Amino acid sequence: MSNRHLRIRLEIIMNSRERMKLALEHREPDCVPFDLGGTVLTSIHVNAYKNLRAYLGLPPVEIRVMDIFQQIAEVDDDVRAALGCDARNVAPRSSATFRININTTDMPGYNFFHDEWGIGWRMPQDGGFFYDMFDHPFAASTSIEDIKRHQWPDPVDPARFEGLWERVRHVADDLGEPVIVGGLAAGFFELTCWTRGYGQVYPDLVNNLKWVEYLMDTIVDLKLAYWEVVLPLVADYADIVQEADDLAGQFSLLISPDIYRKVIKPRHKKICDFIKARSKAKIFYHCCGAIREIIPDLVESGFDILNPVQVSAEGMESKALKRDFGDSVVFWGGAVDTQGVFTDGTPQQVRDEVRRRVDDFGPGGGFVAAAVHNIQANVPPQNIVAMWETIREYGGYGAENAPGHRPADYWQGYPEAPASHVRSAMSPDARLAGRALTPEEAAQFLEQPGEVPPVLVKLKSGIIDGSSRIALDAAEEALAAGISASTIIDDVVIPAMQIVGDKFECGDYFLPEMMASALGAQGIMKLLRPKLVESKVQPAGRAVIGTVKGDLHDIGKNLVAMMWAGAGFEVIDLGPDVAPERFVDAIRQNKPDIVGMSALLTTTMPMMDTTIKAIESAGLRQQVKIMVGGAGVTQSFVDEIGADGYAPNASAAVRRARELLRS
Ligand code: B1M
Repeated sequence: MSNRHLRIRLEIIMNSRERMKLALEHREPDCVPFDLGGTVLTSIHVNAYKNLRAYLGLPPVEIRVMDIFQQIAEVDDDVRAALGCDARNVAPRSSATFRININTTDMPGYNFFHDEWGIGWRMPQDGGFFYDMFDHPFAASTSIEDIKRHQWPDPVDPARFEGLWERVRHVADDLGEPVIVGGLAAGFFELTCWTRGYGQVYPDLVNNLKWVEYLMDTIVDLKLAYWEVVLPLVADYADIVQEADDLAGQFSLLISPDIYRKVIKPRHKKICDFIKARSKAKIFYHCCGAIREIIPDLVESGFDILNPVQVSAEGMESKALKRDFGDSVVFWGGAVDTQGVFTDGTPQQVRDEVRRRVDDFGPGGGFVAAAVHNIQANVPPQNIVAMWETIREYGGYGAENAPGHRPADYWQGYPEAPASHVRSAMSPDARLAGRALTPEEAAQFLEQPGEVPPVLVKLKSGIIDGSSRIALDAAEEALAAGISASTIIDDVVIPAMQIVGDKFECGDYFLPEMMASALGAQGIMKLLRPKLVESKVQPAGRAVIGTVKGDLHDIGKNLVAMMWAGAGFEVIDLGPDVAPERFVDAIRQNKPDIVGMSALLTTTMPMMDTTIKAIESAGLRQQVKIMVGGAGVTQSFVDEIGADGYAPNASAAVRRARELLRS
C-alpha cells in the first residue's frame, strides 16, 4: 500500500498545536487529535513500526529507539506526515553523569544493564521484545539508612536540559505542534516499585509503611527538584507535562481506594500542586487498568488528562466514562485496545471498534485518539491503518455527521454501562487488615465449634491481617505446645488463606493485604515443611509454576504460587521469563502433579502453546495437569492450546488445582 492511497475525508484547518489546545480545554477543534509517538506510552514497538513503514510504502530507515526498555520506535517525520500525528515528545536528555552500558557477555542468554536508579534490566538475546527488570536496589533493604546512602540520579544535571528550550521553541513555533514535556523517569509509585521490587512494595504498604513512605518521599523530592528546573525553562511552550504510575490491573485497582487516598494521593497532589504553581501545562497521567473508582481522586489530585484509558478493563466502558467524567478529564487513548481486535481482529472489526470509541469519547472535545498503550509488536499494519483511517473518517467536528450527532447504526446491542461497574471499596471487614482481630472476630473466622486454643486464634488472625511476624511467632508457639504441623495447616493456614482469597475475590482485599497474608502463610509453610516430611505427611500436591518466556509480569503468578502454598501444595516457582525447556527440565526434575503458567501479554500468550507442545514432545504431557492464567487468558484460548484448566484469579486457582488433581 502506498501512502498516496491513505484516505482522509477531512478538511484539516488547524495546526496540531491549536487542535490539541482546544481538545484539552474540552472544546471541539476541527477534528479529534491523533497521537502516535507523542509519548513513551503512546508509541509503537519497533517490530510493528518496521511493518507499518513497509505497509505505508515508506522506505526502510534505521529505526531510532525512543525508549530502550519498551523497545518502542521514535516515529519519523515521514510517518508523522503521512498520518498527521498531532503530538510530539520533547523529553529531556539523560544525565551526563550516567551512560547506559549494555553488557552482552556476563549473563548467559541476556543483554543487560543498570540504569541511573540502580535498577537492573535485561533482554533475552534470542528473540526478546523488551528489557525487563531483574535487579532492584532495595530488594533486601529494611533500613532508612540504605535509602539515604543510595546513589540517586541527579535530577537537575544541566546536561538533561541542554538544547531543551530550542527544541520546544522549534516544535511549537516552527512545526506548530504541541509540546509534551516528559517527566523524570516513571511516576513516583512506579519508581518505588522498581527500586524495591513489586513483590515487596505491596506487603510493605501493610506492614512496613514508614520505610516505604520514606522511599516514596525521597523519589517525590527528586521529581520536584526536576520540575523546578524544567518548568521555568520551557515556560509557556509546555502544553502538556507527563507523569505515570500503574495502580490497577484488569479487574480492579491493585491497591485499595483507601490506601490510594491515604498514601498515594497526598503525594500525587503535592506533585501536581507544585507543577501547577509553575506552569499552565495540563498534566498527563498514565495509569493502566481498572481505575474508574479513583478517577475523581485523580482529578482532585490535579491530573487533567488520563491515559491509556484501558477500555477492556473492568468498569472502563467508554460511554460511561465519558458520561461520568468527560467534563473533568481529557481521555487520551482508548481508541482500540491491543488486548483485543487490534491484534487479532480484521481491519473491519478494528474500524467498528474505533468508530464506537470515537463516538463515545469524541463529543465536546476532551479526547485525543490513540491506541490503548504502545502498539505491541504483533499488531498488523493493516489494523493500525484501519484505526487511523477511522479516526480521520469519523473524527471530524462541525459536520452534520460529527461525533455525537450520527445515529449509532453500526453497533448493535451496545451495552449501557452502569455508573459504578467496579469492585466495591473496602468493606468494614477489610479494615481488619492492619490491626489484630479481637478474639470474637477471630473465633468467628475460625468457624470452629468449641474451644479454640488462643495460639491458633492468634495464628489465624495474624495470617488474615497480614502480620507475618505475629503469625510466624504463633506457629512456633503452637508447635512448641505440641500442636501438630498438619493440624496447623489443615485447621488454620488453609482456612485462613481461604478467607483471604475470598476477600480478594470479592474486592475487600487488594494486592497489599493479599500479599502480606500470603507472605505470612508462605513463611509458616516453610517452617512446617520439615515437620511434615518427618511425619511423612504428603502435600496436597506438587506444583511447578512460572511466567512464560518473554513475560515479566509476575505479580499474579506470585499470588497464585502463594495461594497454592497456603493451600498445602508444595510449590516450585520458576519465576518470570521461563523458557519452554526450563518448564520441561523442571517437570523432569520435580515430577509435579500440576504445571502452572502465567502470561499477561498478547505477545507472550502464544508461548503457553509453545510450552505445552514442548512438554508433549518431551513425552511428559500425560504426567501433569496444565493450568494457565493471566489478564488476557480466556476459556476459549485455553481450549485452543489444550491446557487442562484456567482460573481467573488466585483464589479460583486453588479451587481449580484441587479439582484437576481429583479428576
Ligand atoms: Co504491563 N502490561 N507491560 N507491566 N501491565 C499490562 C499487562 C497491559 C494489559 C497494560 C495495558 O495495556 N494498559 C499491557 C498488555 C497489553 C497486551 O498484551 N496487548 C502491558 C504492557 C504492554 C506492558 C509492556 C509491554 C510495556 C509497554 O510496552 N509499555 C511491558 C512488558 C514487560 C514484559 O513482560 N516483558 C510491561 C511492563 C510492566 C511493568 C514492569 C511496569 C509491570 C509488571 C511488574 C511485575 O509483574 N513484576 C506491569 C504492570 C503492573 C501491568 C498492569 C498494569 C497490571 C498487571 C498486574 O500485576 N495485575 C497490566 C494492566 C492490566 O492487567 N490490565 C499491564 C495484578 C495481578 C494480581 O493480576 O497478573 O492478571 P494478574 O493475575 C491475576 C489473574 O490474571 C490470575 O490470578 C491473578 C491474581 O488474581 N492469574 C492466574 C495470573 N496468572 C495465573 C496463573 C494461573 C491462574 C490464574 O494458573 C497457573
